[in-house]
Amino acid sequence: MVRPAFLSRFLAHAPSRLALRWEGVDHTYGDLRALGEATAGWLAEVGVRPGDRVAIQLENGLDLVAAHLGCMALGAVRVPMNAHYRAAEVAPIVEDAAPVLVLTGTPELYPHTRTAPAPGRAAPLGHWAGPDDITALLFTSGTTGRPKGVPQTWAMWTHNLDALHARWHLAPDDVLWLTLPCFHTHGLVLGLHGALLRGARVLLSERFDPIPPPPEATHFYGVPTYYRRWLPLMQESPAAFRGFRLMVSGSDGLSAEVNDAVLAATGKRVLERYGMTETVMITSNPYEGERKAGTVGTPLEGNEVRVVEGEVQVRGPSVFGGYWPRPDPSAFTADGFFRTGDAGEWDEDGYLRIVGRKKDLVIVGGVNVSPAEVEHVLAQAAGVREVGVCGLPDADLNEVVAAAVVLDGSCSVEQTLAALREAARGLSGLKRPRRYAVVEALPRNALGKLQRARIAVEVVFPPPSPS
Ligand code: MCA
Ligand code: AMP
Repeated sequence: MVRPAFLSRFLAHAPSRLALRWEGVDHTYGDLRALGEATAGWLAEVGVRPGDRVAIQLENGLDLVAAHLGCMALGAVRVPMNAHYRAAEVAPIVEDAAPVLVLTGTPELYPHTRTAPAPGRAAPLGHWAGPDDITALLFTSGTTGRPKGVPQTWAMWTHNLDALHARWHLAPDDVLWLTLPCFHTHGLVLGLHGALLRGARVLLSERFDPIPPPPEATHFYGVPTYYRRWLPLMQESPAAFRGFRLMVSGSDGLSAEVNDAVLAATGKRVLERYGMTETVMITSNPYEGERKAGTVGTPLEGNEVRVVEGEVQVRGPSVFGGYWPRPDPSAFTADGFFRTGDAGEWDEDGYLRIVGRKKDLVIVGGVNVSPAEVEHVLAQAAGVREVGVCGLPDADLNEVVAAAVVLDGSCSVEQTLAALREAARGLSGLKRPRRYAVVEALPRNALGKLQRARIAVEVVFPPPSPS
């Protein structure tokens, strides 16, 4: 069977090269290869076959890396799951993905699916998927409330990462400090797999904390919240950031103010890029040439990007083929461009600026939140007639979730708010509303459709309360 280019290139890195540091221990490319073989052997022994789907709900760590390498080696399709998700959030994903096995530290979330804590044991690498086979199935917050499955192929990854690395001049001697959670495209594909493809080195951390970076680190990828939280340290100890050759931001807009403040403190301009789970990366600022704060740069090689009636649309080899298991043909135009739902405009130099969203989506700390999903959960609370959810600007997380609630009169305001907070506990932390307001009626259009953008503008929300 033909081995995907990605895997051939991963296996070609000299076994003695340093690949990954986790909890102070260095692992070479040879070690990772052995870990992948061992894990693939164990997966095969417990009955996983090439092409089967294996869900991985793990926080950053060696187990997560082993799980991915094992699935890569065996040719199983990874289904990365957000490690913060609660039972009600994993249920629709498990239903749609139907994994044969879930690798997780929280088996109680999966009462009807086979789970296992972590891999082990050795066996030879045997099976390989074809180059266009699906290597991962990522679920992204659907604007309808139900997460949508995005099949990502080896070919999408290789095309996109090659274009990105060419743009960023990423080289095998580079060292990426990876603090992003490795269950979103940003951390998993750009971070972990990007480094493995290139033969670079990853210093993996459990999470981002605004501490001095490891001195060996040359590269850092983050969401805007990371840079905002880092600013005080950058201003106090700019020397700690001297080793960085490149800091990249994405997943949400980095304000020009923060980018300028980072530049003023460290002498380095953060490079902003723009992408989606469905498309991997669409545009990027240049490494050489002008990095323009407040823009997301120009199309990556291979991508055709256009703005039609204010919406960014993209076509190219890194764009997925359609949602799974429920295809949505309206996601594409007749001539095959994917509709991002993001509002954009070109500047005078051909750099793209993201100016808003045409889709109902709140992005909290770089994490997509579907207002419809939150509304559905909150509507179960006692005392609620109806509820509308929107995003409000937040200095730390860019946006936070807010809920406007119409009472049904069966409980007091206090009881209803308590019931709402209790219901929200069924959601992972970033989806829980930080602000609630009681209103007489929700803004709707003439057809009765909820107008969430108007909630943010028209409703006066009391100051933040604990989630
Ligand atoms: C934390 N929580 C989360 C997540 N992280 N819930 C859902 N998803 C998450 N990723 C929950 C915790 O369980 C906790 O709930 C509550 O939020 C607060 O957690 P804490 O760790 O204190 O939060 P924080 O320090 O404020 O963390 C916020 C963060 C973090 C540092 C911004 O969320 C983060 O690292 N975000 C990066 C997300 C990312 O990688 N996005 C890329 C996707 P409880 O209170 O119950 O304990 S976008 C993408 O991939 C596209 C392709 C792109 O363009 O990049
Ligand atoms: P996801 O569905 O998690 O892949 O998130 C993709 C969405 O994140 C995009 O559709 C945009 O709305 C947003 N996004 C990603 N990068 C940027 C950026 N640099 N600036 C503004 N929004 C971004």
